[in-house]
Amino acid sequence: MSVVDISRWQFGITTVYHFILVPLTIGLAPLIAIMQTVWHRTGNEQWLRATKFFGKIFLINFALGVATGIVQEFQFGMNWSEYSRYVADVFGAPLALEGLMAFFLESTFIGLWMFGWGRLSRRLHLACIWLVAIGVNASAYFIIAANSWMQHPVGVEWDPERGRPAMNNFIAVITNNTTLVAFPHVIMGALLTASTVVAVVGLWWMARNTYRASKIEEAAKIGDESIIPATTSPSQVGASPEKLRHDNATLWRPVSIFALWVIIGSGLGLFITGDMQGQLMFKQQPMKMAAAESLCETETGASFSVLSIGRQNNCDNIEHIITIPNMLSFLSDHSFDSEVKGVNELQKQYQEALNMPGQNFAPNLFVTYWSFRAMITWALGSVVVAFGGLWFLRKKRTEVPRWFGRLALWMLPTPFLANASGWIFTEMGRQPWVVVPNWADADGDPLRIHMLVQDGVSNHTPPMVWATLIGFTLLYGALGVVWFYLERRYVIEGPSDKDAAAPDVGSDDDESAELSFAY
Ligand code: HDD
Ligand code: HEB
Ligand code: HEB
Repeated sequence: MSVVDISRWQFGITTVYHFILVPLTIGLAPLIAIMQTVWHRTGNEQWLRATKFFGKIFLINFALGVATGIVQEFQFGMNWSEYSRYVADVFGAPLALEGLMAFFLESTFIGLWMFGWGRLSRRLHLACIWLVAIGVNASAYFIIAANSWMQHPVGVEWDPERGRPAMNNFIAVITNNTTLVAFPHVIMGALLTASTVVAVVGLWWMARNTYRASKIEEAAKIGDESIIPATTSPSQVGASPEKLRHDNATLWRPVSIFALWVIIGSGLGLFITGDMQGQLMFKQQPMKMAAAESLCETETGASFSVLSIGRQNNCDNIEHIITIPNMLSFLSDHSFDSEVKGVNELQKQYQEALNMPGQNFAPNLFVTYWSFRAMITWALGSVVVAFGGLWFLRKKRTEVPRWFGRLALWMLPTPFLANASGWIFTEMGRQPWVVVPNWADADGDPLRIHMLVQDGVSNHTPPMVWATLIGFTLLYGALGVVWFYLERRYVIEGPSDKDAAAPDVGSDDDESAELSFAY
């Protein structure tokens, strides 16, 4: 493999990894802040238990999110130094703001929240988690702004002296319309991820408690204790069936219902923002649109393809098998019979406009076509959880059958896969560009600003990049295992009954130290 390809793999692998953790951090922070607010307002201690339980899951995720994030930054300078030089002017400001947000808001207030139980006043402590939630979302905005600039460069002019774009309008960079639609789409995706995790954990716990309660009762009837399943979870050990049902009714059911409605809300949000992104992409990156459909020839009233076969990543042998007539035109600009340009025509048009004969401007059609469909299909996992959950919990019901608890658990990876697919689509559909020429705004000379991926790479030898690729992949693999087993352990252990006790301000006893982070 060439240095470009190895560097691409390296960026792809590490950043997809980072984005397994990121959406859970971004989505879980506000959900926990809401849980704590409910406790604060109502004094209902079950919400305090939920806050602490999901807080633990959040802290582990955050720690590994930071660890995987730090490596991301190194790559710009290490593997993509030409690209970094090119975008330096533009990325400097938003990424500096990201760092400030991340370090000041997130890190400071997360520390205060973690160790502040019983030490800060309740209001101040609640404010900390809200500031964490705002901080992670704000830092997401700036990093998305940087990414959007690569998809649709604005606010710059060509600087012939330095041979790179110079930023002439910071406001234009951070209000890029690509950012304005990508940001809410990403946040909705993060909320979908976090709410699915909360709902799945809640429903699985309800199923577990339901099953255990019925087994204890059955055991009493037949006088055989051995049928009671073993458990080490503190809230189950020694608990009577009444206590288990009480937990279901007062803790898990309200928490699950809250999360299930967030799934529905964020799902709708994804739909609306995804549609807006599609229309913008049609104007700004028509080639990505054509690739997403593997549409080779320009069509009016183009249909949306659901299934097609035979693609070997070229236009010769693609066959669309199942299609929805006129749907692609509709997705592009909400009219059923508009023209959608195909790969072949765009290819010719780009070669002429940029005076680059011989350059292939089509991304990998197979990957773009299927990653787009995967993004949407994986969302069905959360839909199953949402509708199933609301069905089983309807009208004050507090029992969840064991099979549904397990099914819900199987749906847990789906929102993560949807997010990864969305990014793979966005980033691989951008190829061969690392900075896409601005096709949408024709004033000035916007086409002057662009960079091919192959021109952005550092001047390394393949063995060098191989070494870091292998090193990072092993490191991330190990971090992934740590993340999975820690999270799994705390989910199975569940919330302890002790967590329902609100720590007193100013008490410096061991109890509050333990509550802070002796997990
Ligand atoms: Fe990230 C942590 C750098 C993509 C959202 N990231 C994090 C850290 C660094 C980076 C250095 C640790 C520092 C800190 O949190 O204080 N991130 C990057 C780079 C990216 C990138 C160079 C480009 C590929 N990150 C990225 C995206 C988003 C985030 C696209 C949001 C949409 N990053 C975050 C976060 C993190 C974080 C929510 C994630 C997990 C965490 O904090 O705990 O702020
Ligand atoms: Fe990115 C690349 C994903 C974010 C920048 N990415 C890449 C890849 C992938 C990705 C898969 C590969 C592709 C190819 O090559 O084909 N991303 C991703 C994800 C995310 C991201 C998942 C979330 C985290 N990015 C991002 C951001 C930025 C970026 C934010 C900026 C700032 N990318 C980038 C670069 C690169 C990439 C520079 C390299 C070059 C190429 O294109 O490749
Ligand atoms: Fe998504 C991306 C659409 C769903 C996640 N998306 C994207 C895009 C589009 C879309 C068009 C691209 C843009 C560019 O590149 O420019 N979606 C859509 C639609 C739908 C969706 C239509 C249906 C509803 N998504 C979804 C889901 C998820 C997602 C479900 C998860 C959860 N996406 C995503 C991501 C991304 C995307 C992460 C990347 C970033 C951005 O935004 O760009």
